[in-house]
Amino acid sequence: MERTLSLVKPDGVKRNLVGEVISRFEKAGLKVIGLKMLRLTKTQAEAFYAVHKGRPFFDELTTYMSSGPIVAMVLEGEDAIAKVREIMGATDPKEAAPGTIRADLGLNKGENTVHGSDSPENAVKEIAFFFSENELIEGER
Ligand code: D4T
Repeated sequence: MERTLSLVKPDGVKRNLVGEVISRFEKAGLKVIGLKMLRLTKTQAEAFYAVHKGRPFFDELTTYMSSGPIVAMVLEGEDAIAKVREIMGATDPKEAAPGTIRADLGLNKGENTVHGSDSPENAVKEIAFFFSENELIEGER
């Protein structure tokens, strides 16, 4: 069992794609064990994307990620990290495989609808960024 953090980015929330994104994860067998809507401040977005500090797109990315509400969720399942990355598709919707969220719904490299953790280490950090342990509901339901 593995956990990962996924975000529906501002373009996805704005275009009413929250349910569509969650539905694709659920249909792949992943369980939502934490869910919330929030709006990041610019400073919070800079902290979340700190690994990209210094890259040319950093300011645009963090301005965009703080431009409107997002939905944060923790997904659990076997190979959850890789599964979510596969369902999301490549960063650039033009390069994403057909049938992936970004190919079907993404607008461009920045407004690409979803985020998903890219490693077990980052998943732990990113889950902790948005959720406390008592906000994650596991087991019988
Ligand atoms: P995230 O982190 O959102 O799941 O996306 P990826 O893992 O697929 O992509 P990434 O870490 O390389 O980039 C993080 C974030 O920055 C945006 N971005 C990226 C951008 O606006 N312009 C760019 O040129 C790149 C490379 C999109 C995702």
